[in-house]
Amino acid sequence: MARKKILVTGGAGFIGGNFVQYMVNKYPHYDIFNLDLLTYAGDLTKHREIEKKDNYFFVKVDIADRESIMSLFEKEKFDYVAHFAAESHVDRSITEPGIFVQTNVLGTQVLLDAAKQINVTKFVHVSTDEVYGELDIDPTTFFTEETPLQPNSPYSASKASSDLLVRAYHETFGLPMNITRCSNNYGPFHFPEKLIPLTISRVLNDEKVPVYGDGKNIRDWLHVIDHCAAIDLVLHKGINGEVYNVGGHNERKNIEVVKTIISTLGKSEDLIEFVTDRLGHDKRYAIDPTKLEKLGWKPNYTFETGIAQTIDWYLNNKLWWEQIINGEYQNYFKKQYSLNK
Ligand code: NAD
Ligand code: TDX
Repeated sequence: MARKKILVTGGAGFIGGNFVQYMVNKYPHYDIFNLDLLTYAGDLTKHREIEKKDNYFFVKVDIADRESIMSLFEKEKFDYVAHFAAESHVDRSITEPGIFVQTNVLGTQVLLDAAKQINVTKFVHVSTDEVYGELDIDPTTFFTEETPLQPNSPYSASKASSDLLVRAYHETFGLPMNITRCSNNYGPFHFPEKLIPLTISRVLNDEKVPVYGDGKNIRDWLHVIDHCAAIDLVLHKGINGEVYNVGGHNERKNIEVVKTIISTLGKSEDLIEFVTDRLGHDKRYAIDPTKLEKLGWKPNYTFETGIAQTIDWYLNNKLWWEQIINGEYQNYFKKQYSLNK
């Protein structure tokens, strides 16, 4: 079988990193290129086990660096692009929106030009359910692929903008593409600024856990490996030009998630501290994944099995997250939260 070249952008981050490992191990006959700028969210220590494999390659580039991206695509002639690279944290988009437009919008447009220039077989754009805005607390409503885009944060607005550019390159230039819109991920190598790893790491250190507002906002959680399997399926079998929602019907209130972690770790709920709400905090997300299920996808984890696996992983991989929370992260944390401990 002919070797395929797959470019994974953002492969040093949380989901892209899991996807790189998944693909390197599953497809020894594919060459997997991890392209990443190594921002605060990217690290290569997670790839020690695959680094020596001869189907893994790394290149450090900014996706918005047009000259470097164009010449890399000309040189390598990738068959597929799985585009994960992004600024991904909603709170950071509220304090510093500019970098979200630079990376998520301009960076995506540079990649689209490069993919078009070499006629890639498929460009998979990894987007998010947040582009649809928010739902009411009504358990019978879900985001479908037809739900209008109504992003509320600078992060989700930048992702929706990139989705529209991908669509336009398909309509105007015939670029073969799919857009995926996944719900909240969790699992190994999740950067501890996000709710689940932040809670696990702080509870393990007996530190207060900041819960925004009343803790009743709802997120729909999916284990990262189930997301990786969805991207793999869409890359190979997705119908050209289609959008696919990804989610496993695991809706939980934030406070329920935090309490589950605290009780699994045998700690006290006194660690919970309700803090000032996030600006523009979306009330509820919930995905209808029917279209993707019809393509052949179903998740392997329930929230219960996934959260147990994830907590175990953080217990067994303290070195990874401690090196993060002991670094520049401390300044971020102090600025973002005004907790005493
Ligand atoms: P992350 O922040 O953990 O990782 C992002 C990666 O992109 C990092 O390795 C970073 O170094 C890299 N990067 C940032 N700017 C770059 C640039 N200019 N050039 C090259 N690389 C750059 O993010 P994540 O949580 O893994 O999310 C990955 C993708 O999945 C994003 O596009 C995000 O919108 C989407 N997504 C995330 C979730 C979630 O719950 N985390 C859910 C749905 C969709
Ligand atoms: O300290 C916190 N306290 C808190 O109550 C943090 C960091 C979050 N929260 C709340 C806000 C949200 O309702 O928890 C929920 C989850 O927050 P995040 O982990 O920041 O995720 P969210 O804002 O939902 O966005 C995530 O899912 C969709 C990813 O970060 C995005 O990249 C993805 O597109």
